[in-house]
Amino acid sequence: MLDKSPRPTAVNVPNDLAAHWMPFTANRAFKKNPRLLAGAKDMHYITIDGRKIIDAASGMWCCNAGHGRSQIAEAIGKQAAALDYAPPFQFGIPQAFELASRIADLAPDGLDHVFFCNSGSEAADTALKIALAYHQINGQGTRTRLIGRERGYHGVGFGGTSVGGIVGNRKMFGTLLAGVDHLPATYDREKQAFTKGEPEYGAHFADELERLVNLHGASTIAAVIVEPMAGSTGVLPAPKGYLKRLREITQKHGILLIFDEVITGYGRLGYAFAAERYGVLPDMLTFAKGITNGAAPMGGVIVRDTIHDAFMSGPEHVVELTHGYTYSAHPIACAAGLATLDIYREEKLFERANKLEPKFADAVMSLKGLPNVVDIRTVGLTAGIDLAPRADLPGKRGFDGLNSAFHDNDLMLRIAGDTLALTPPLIVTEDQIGEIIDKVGKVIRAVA
Ligand code: PXG
Repeated sequence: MLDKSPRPTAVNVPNDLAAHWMPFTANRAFKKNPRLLAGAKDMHYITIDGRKIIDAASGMWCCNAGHGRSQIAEAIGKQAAALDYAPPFQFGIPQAFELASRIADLAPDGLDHVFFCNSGSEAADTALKIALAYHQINGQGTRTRLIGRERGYHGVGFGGTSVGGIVGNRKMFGTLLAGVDHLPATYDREKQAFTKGEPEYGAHFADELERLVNLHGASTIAAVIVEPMAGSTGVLPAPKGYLKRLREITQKHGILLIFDEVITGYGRLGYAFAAERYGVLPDMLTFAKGITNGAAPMGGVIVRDTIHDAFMSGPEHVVELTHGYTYSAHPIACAAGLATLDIYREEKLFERANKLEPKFADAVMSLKGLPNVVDIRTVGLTAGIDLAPRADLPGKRGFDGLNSAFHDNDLMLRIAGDTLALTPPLIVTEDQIGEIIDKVGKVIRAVA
């Protein structure tokens, strides 16, 4: 049971929570029973009342190297003191060029140019805009349609919301961008339930792109954007062969393929990028989150030579791409990014995730058979556990799970409706995986 006895307060606790309208949060429920955090180190958060909470969510899919990494904190502090801000339009800082080169080195061959922004949402919108502009300067300006996927998540900008496929994120915002269509989701519980890694069934879902080409005409389609593993919707790994097929069809019809790797980038699936795991080269790849280990906002798009080079024509004094942000390649984010990439390399964290994957999958699958567990999916160091919804209250069992985890079991996890998502930092030990699964089992029983 929740211990309601007073505890020593570690930090000042605000007595008025009204002014802060929290993002993607059930505000009224939160403010009645807040989940407030005060600190973090390695695999744990510390609550404001001093409890140690094991982090099975990497914050929000960000902190792949765990929390409180002094190397990153020091790099940020040094950078803020030396150069707090520099305009990214028409001026540059060496760190931005170094970071771009290092990211391009990590990416599959052919993805060689990096455009910086500040979030995954901006990265998705940037990639979509580059696709439209590319076709225009390439003499194919009729290619304006953008294709996403049902259950996809590409952030909250108008572009990302439009190609996104989660109904709750779309339905309040009007008609969104015109000329957008969606592939079907790749999930069929009957055929795929309780699969470790990529399901055998489902490559044919990519063929739906041919249907959309037949409907709209290839000459009207600019790009297809997909997550190699759909994260936010509740962890849907790509079926075997699906992404290859999508690549073949896009290539055949001159359509650009964008991988949204905001979650899958930087080791989540045991490789620098999922593109490497699946041996499929997209035309553009978006990233955010793990690039700075969550310690500073940063996102970006990695772009193929052919696309980048197409822009490098015309008079040299003219801006080639009229797009960018005041905080593109912010010095503090660049410093955090460089320190983060050092840690990933020094501690071989991507390889570590790869090695741990089978153990993690076995551990999560041990929850099969617990009350209301209707499916479990695992890939890399990520898992989705679907719980049957409470009658007439979709999402309530998941929400109760979040609260049970935080308040009663000292565990942080993510929820997507009634799906519990586990995505721990890549530094997690086998013992800690056991501890997390033990706690998740308690949570599932508590919300039965
Ligand atoms: N693309 C993908 C694939 C994402 O997962 C974004 C874009 C947007 O990133 P920003 O930085 O603009 O938030 C995301 C974000 C969850 C969860 O609970 C996932 C995200 C954000 C919030 C919650 O699964 N992913």
